[in-house]
Amino acid sequence: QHGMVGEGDAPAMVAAITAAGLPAVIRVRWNEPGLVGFALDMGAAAVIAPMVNSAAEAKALVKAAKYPPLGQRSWGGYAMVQTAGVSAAEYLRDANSHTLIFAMIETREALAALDEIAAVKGLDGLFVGPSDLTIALTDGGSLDRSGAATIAAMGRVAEVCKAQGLVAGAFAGTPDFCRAYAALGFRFMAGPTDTDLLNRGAEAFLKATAPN
Ligand code: 3PY
Ligand code: MG
Repeated sequence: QHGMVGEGDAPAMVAAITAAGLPAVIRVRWNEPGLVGFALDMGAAAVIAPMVNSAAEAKALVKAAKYPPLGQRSWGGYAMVQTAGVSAAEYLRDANSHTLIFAMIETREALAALDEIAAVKGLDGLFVGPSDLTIALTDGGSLDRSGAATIAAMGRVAEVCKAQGLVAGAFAGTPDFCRAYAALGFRFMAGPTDTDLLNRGAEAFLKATAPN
C-alpha cells in the first residue's frame, strides 16, 4: 500500500520470492477488486487489504479474492499458474485454500464492526495497522502505538480472531513490537520496512567503523 514498488516490478519480485520457496505477501493499495485480482494473478500467496471498515467491505474483498463458491474471483492470470508450478486445473482446485486474505483493521469504524467483519466467510485473517489505529483512537493526536487504547484494541482483535479461527496479524516493525504483539496472540507480523533495514544497516556499519 505505502511502498514504492510499481506494477511493473511486482510480478518479477513475486516470481523470485516464490522460486526461493517463500510465500509472497502483497498489501494492495486499496480494497479494490482490480488490485486484489492483480496481486493474486501474479502469484501472491497472501493479500492484505487496507482500511476494511465493515462486513460489506470484507465481503467485497472475499468476492474479489476467492473463486466460487466463496467468491467471484476472475480467472485469467496465467502468471500465477506458472509461478505456482502447477496445472491450471490444480490451481483452480487449490487456490481458495492456498491463498490467504487479510482485512486490515485500523479505524474506529472497523473496531465497531469487528465481530461482523471477522464472521465473513472466506476471510483468512485480520491484520492490524497500529499507526492508523492509533491516529484514529487519538483523533489525530498521536502516532505512539504503545498507548493503552491501541494495545487494548489489538488485544480484542487477537481474541476475536482466535474465536473465529482466523490468523491475527499486525504491522510490527520492531523486535519489541513483535514480542508485544505475539504476547497478545498475534501470529503473523510484518517486520521492518526496507528503508528501516537500510538505515539500521548503515548505522551499524558507521558505528562499527568509526574511530574510538
Ligand atoms: C498502519 O500502522 O496503519 C499500517 O498500515 C502499517 O503499515
Ligand atoms: Mg495503515
